[in-house]
Amino acid sequence: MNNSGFKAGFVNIFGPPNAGKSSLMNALLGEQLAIVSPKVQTTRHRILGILNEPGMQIIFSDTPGIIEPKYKLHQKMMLQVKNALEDADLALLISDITESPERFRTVAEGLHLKVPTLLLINKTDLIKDQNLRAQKIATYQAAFPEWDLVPVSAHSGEGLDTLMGKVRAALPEAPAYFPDDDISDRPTRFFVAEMVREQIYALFQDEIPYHTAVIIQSFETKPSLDVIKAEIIVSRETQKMILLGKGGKGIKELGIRSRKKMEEFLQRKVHLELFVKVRPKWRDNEAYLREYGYDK
Ligand SMILES: Nc1nc2c(ncn2[C@@H]2O[C@H](COP(=O)(O)OP(=O)(O)O)[C@@H](O)[C@H]2O)c(=O)[nH]1
Ligand SMILES: [Mg+2]
Repeated sequence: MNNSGFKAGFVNIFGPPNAGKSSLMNALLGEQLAIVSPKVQTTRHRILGILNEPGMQIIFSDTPGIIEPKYKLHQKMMLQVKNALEDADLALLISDITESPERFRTVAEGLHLKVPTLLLINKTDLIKDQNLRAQKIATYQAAFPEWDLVPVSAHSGEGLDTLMGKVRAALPEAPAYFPDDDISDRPTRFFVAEMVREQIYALFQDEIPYHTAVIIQSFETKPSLDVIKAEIIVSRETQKMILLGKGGKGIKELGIRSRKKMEEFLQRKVHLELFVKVRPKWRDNEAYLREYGYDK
């Protein structure tokens, strides 16, 4: 096979929590692969999203936000960030336009990037005043004169064409890494579990989402629908009570919302059963973390 002219490469998306990394990857792919929430540290795993275009394959990687590790779970998350840093063809370092360049600098400087990097200033839609927007961007450029800066909005789509042009230009000539009908390296089970987690972030407050893991126990494809059984792991009995809610109201609502997301993603009917289990201190337990998939 003659691959000459074909371009392929890995583009990794980094930044502090809540900058919009997952939203940006979804916007570039035109598909909701990574879960999004207004709460920090929603993304725990590295997720690849594959964009196949004529003559080109771009493999985006969404990573957990850059944070100080407090638990073993955090250490695992930061290890993923480090690994991702080392194997990219291009890094997209992303900040929020409402965030000051000074705060962002502490993140950017700790990274020691060896790969070519674009600095994305995301959420431009939040600043309606054009002058103020231009001023914010100029302040960023002055603070980081060495970076190629691209203002974008994952929500409005502003700047994404410019960004894609720069991404294409940065890709090396290489054969495709994945079959051209793949959209991710993750199996369907993974995305289905993430959908339950996303709805837990949307429905429950405070520490609940951070103490939760979701595992798919079984996934059966029947002629008319998929039957999915999922286990929700929490650290304490009180958290289980909150998830279940009065007369099971909480878990019921969670089930309905998760099922709707799954049906949209799978494009077929789903029967979903949720179970809640207490596993004290699972976030600091090596064996549990492995069992729940936090080993990559
Ligand atoms: N207004 C606005 N909000 C955004 C944009 N991109 C992301 N967000 C919001 O910022 C929050 C964090 O987004 P997410 O993609 O989960 O950030 P991550 O933690 O970096 O992965 C969510 O509430 C998103 O809806 C954007 O372009 N504009
Ligand atoms: Mg994220």
